[in-house]
Amino acid sequence: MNKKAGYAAIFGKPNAGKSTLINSLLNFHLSVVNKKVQTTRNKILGVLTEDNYQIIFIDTPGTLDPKYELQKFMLTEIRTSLEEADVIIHIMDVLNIDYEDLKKTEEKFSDVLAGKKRIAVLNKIDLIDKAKLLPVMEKLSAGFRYDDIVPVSALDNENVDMLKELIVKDLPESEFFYDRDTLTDKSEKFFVGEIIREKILHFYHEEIPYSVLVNINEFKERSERLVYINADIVLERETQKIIVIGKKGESLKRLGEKARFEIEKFLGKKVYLELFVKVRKDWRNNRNFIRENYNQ
Ligand SMILES: Nc1nc2c(ncn2[C@@H]2O[C@H](COP(=O)(O)OP(=O)(O)OP(=O)(O)O)[C@@H](O)[C@H]2O)c(=O)[nH]1
Ligand SMILES: [Mg+2]
Repeated sequence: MNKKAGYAAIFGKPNAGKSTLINSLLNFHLSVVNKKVQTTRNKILGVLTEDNYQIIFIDTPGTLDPKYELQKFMLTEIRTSLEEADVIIHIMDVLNIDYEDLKKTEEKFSDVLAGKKRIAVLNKIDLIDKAKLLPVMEKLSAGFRYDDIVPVSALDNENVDMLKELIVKDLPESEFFYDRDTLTDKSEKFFVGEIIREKILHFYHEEIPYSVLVNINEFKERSERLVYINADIVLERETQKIIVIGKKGESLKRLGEKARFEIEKFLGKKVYLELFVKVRKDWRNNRNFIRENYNQ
């Protein structure tokens, strides 16, 4: 049988469950999931290789009207992901579908959506009465141009295999783009930064999750079993820095311990982790700073 290979972009509003779905499709934890919106900031590739097909999934940031330079960058990441894709998986939270907004999104991205296979994924079906699904599916198929509509629960892994089959069905015949053992385009260093950011999203509230950027300054193998990592936690204001450090540095210490534990599991090595908290005023509006830190 001939080989098939192609790109599938996962697209949708903040919090729809894009990252949860990609993790479930790949069966490993590629992308940060969090109940706060705007968790994903850049496109991340996850590669799934089976005997005769390879799907390269692209996790993207949630669609929104950009207010900050950071959000403009996120929007560019969405557009380039859609351009690259053979299949577009438009995921929505089944409890929270705004049809007007869906129309607007369709128009806004019409240039990059044109001519592509589009699958609507109704996510979080574990949270609704199944009888309520049919009218939603009918409305979507009557008013929008989707090739397929699939109800899933990314969290419970329900119907995720069916979705995979639908993607494969329309993949072009092609040689594989990546080696069979490649899992992602991102480096270990990127994931270490994401683990630290994930812990910050988990431990802090209010504006801190939105204002934080983690920058890995040094990532050095000291020996076969020990890695030295030095990272900056960059915030937008002095008040945020005080909160992240906490009384007598206790919050930062707890954060460092949890992050180190997770990084050790990820790398399979002992880790010496040094964290520094810095302030770069209003960095989310600083185009050059964003370029320097995100085009890695
Ligand atoms: N009950 C339920 N919750 C889900 C499901 N899928 C995702 N969630 C939850 O929804 C929240 C958002 O999930 P994410 O995967 O981070 O959403 P996202 O679309 O990647 O969000 P952004 O990166 O912020 O755009 C998390 O709390 C998930 O646990 C699902 O199928 N069922
Ligand atoms: Mg996400």
